[in-house]
Amino acid sequence: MSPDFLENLAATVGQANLLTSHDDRVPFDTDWRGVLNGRSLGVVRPSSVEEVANIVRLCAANSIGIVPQGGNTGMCGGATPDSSAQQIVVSLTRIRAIRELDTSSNCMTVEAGLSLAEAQMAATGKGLMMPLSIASEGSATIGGAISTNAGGVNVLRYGNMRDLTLGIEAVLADGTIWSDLKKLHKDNTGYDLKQLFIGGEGTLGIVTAACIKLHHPPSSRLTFLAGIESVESALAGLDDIRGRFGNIVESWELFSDVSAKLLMQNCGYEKLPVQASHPWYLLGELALHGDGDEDIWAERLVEMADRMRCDDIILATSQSQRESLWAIRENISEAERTQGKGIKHDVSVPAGSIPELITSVLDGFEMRFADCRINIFGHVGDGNLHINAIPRETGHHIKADTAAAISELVYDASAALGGSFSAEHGIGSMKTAQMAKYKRAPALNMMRQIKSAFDPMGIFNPGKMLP
Ligand code: 2HG
Ligand code: ZN
Repeated sequence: MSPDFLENLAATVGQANLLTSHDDRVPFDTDWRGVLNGRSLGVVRPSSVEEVANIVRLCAANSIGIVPQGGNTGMCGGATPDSSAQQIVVSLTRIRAIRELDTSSNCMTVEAGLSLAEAQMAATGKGLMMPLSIASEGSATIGGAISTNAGGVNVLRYGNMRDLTLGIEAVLADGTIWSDLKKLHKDNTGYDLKQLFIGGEGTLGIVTAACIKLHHPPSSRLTFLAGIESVESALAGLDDIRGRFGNIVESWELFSDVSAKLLMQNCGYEKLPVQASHPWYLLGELALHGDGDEDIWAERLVEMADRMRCDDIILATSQSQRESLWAIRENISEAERTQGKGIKHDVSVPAGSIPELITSVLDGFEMRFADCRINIFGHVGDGNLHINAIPRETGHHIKADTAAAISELVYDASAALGGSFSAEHGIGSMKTAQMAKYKRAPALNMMRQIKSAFDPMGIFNPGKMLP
C-alpha cells in the first residue's frame, strides 16, 4: 500500500466521508447481531457511482480488499471486513437516488443505497408496489438485497430479488461502470450477466443501481393468524386456498410455540391474539383484487380452517390490527437476539418435505442438547425455514462444539431431503465451510473460474462466499 493511499481516498470522497477512527468505524466493522467484529483500514462513503469507480481503481492499485456494505443487516457476515485492517468498507448508503419511476412499464430505477422501505414508499406513492419485504427493510438497501438475493415474506407470489430485478449497474474490478439498467422482461442476447451479481455478495463487483419490477397492489388484503396443531395443517391450508382461488397467497409464515414463548419472554407480549396456546402458528396474507367482500372471505377462511383442523383463527379487521399481527412475526429475530447468542440456520427443502425436515431435526434433540432449544419459523409456503438454536437461559451462549454439532444436524437433515443450507441469507464469511461440504465440486469450480474472470486480483470481498 502506498503511503498516500488514505490521503488519495480522502481526496476522492472528501475527508468527512473517510472514517478511520475506531469509534467511527465500529458500526460498519461489526455486524448487526454483534457476532462478528472486523477491523477495517477505513470506511468510505461515496456519494456517486463515479466516486465508487475511483475508489475501486485506487484499491486495485494498492491491492486493498473492498467490502461493499448496504444497510449492514446481513445474516452471514457478507458485509463485515476481516480483522486484518487491510480492507476498506465501501458504504453505499449515500448513493440513494430514485432515478426513474416508470409507471408505463411498471418499474423503478433506483440507486443501491436506497432502503427497501423508501423504495416501497416511492412505488406506493405512484399507486404501485415494490413487493420485496423483509423485517429489516427500514435499513436494508436495494444494493444489499440484490447482492444477497434477498427473499422475505412475499416470495410465494412475487419471487425473490432475482425475480424482481430487470437490470443492474455495477462497478467492475478495473473501475469500469457497467450500465445494464434495462427494463426488459425478455432479452435473449447471450449470458444473462446481471444474474452473477444478484446473489454475488459483492465478490464480482459493486452493484450501484438497479431497475426493479413493480406490481399493482391488491385492492385489499386478508390477514389472519391461526393457532394450528401441526405443520401439515399449514401446508393443507395453502393447498386449499391455491386450489380454490389460484395464486392469491402473498405470505404463508409459520412459527412455533418456542417463538411465541420467546416473544413473551423478551418482547413484552402477554399472549398472542388467538384464544389459546398451540404448537404452531400460521400468519397468512391473501391479496384480493376486486372481490374483497369481507363476509364471503370470512366464510372461505372458515372452510380453509376446517381443512387445517383449526378452530382458533383471528382475522385482521383493520390496518392497525394487520400491522400488529405482522409485528409478532417480525419481532421473532429480535426476541432471539435478546435471549442470547444463538445459531441461525436458513434452510430450504421442497415444501412438501418440511414436516420430515422438522421431525428429523427435533427427534431426540432435547436429549442431545439439553441447554438449547430449537426455534423454528419462516416461510413455510416456499419451503424455507429458519431452524435456529437458542440458549435456554437468557443471556447465555451456545458453546462452539455444541453449535457445530447442531449445525451439522440441521444441514445434513436438509441435504438428505434435497435441500439447501442457505435459502435466502447467502454465504458471507459464516457459511464457507458449508460451501466446501455441501456444494458439488463442478459448481465450486465454475464459481472459482467466474470469480477469477471478473476479479483476477481478488479485491472484491476477499474471504467471502468461496471456500
Ligand atoms: C426472517 O425471516 C429473516 O425473519 C431472519 O430471514 C431470520 O433471524 C432469522 O433467523
Ligand atoms: Zn427469512
